[in-house]
Amino acid sequence: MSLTPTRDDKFSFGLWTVGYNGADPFGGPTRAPLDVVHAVEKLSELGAYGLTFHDDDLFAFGSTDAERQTQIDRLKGALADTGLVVPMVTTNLFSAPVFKDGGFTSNDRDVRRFALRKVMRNVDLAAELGAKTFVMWGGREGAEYDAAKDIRGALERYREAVNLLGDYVTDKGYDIRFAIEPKPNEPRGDILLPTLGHAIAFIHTLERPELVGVNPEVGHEQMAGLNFTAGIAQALDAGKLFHIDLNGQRGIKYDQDLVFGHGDLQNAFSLVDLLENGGPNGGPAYDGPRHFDYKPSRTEDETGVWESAAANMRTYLLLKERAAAFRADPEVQEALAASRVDELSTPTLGDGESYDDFLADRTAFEDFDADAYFNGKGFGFVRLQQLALEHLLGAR
Ligand code: ASC
Ligand code: MN
Ligand code: MN
Ligand code: MN
Repeated sequence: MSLTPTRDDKFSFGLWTVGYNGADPFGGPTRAPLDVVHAVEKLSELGAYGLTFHDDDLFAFGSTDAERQTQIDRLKGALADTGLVVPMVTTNLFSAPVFKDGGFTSNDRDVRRFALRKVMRNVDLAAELGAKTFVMWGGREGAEYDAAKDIRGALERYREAVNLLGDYVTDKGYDIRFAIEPKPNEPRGDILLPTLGHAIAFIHTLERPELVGVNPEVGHEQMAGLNFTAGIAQALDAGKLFHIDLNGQRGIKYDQDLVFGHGDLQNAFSLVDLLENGGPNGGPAYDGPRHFDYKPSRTEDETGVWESAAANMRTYLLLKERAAAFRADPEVQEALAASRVDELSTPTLGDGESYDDFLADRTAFEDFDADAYFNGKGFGFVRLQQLALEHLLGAR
């Protein structure tokens, strides 16, 4: 298996990731601005296939129509020169002061109307560039104080916005689906739709639920102390994994946006194993972009930016290789069977078995000896995990 990224690997990067200038709440920029044409050229050289962006990454908030168009044309030129694509576009409804209480769910109605128009304009651009996914990260949709936000009202306004956007892409005939990106907190004290579970439940209340899925980010679920791989499995189960943001996070703290694998590495291993080997017949479970949403640490210079971009892709490919070796190891197969991992795929009731039949089966209950059942025998999960760890470490 090659560790050199190719277009077929579908690696994509946000313009705001490699373009992050190092500003944080305690200090200003440590790096010069990055031009979009240079970003596209470098990402192409490194083997990525896609670039994604917020409107404001490409043309500053408040740009004139002419300034906006110049930047769009420069991007298009770079895409044509390199063959890179734009698989996803998103809108910045969090940086400008006008969004200080959110966009779709600001208490101020005029702000909500402005936010929706900003998104619709960017949906047009997404369609023009051939993007198939439109991400909605509601970073400022939330509150610091319970009394300040009517959460049910906010959810109604969020639903109103997404329903309107669903009508818009349908009427325009755009081949675009939406992906909601959950995050529990930061920059707001609490953010609306804090986890992928909340988002999936919300999606089922929409008028066109088929048009809307999730864009879970590794670090965002982990900030809530959740198991990212398990969440992705639930998103797949719901048919809602429309896009994914890969990065690294070390525990419950501020959003670190580290390089993929530089956080919880064992969870990154199980994630890649699920994405690449968890589908039908052991094939991929997800065929969309492998999108990196990370921030090159502000300690790094531009060389470090490109090294960190390459590190994301190399780590993904290493984990893919390690996961393949794990699956191909006969001892792992034997340990999986001993742990009866596959038995969970067998329905609990028999084919055509009614609950009357079930109630009549004395072996299921009356004659079932729950006390003696395991007879001191364990499941062997620890051995299985150690085998996974040894493959991850390259020891097998
Ligand atoms: C996004 C997205 C995020 C945020 C953040 C902006 O579009 O996916 O997680 O914006 O990266 O800095
Ligand atoms: Mn993040
Ligand atoms: Mn993200
Ligand atoms: Mn991010």
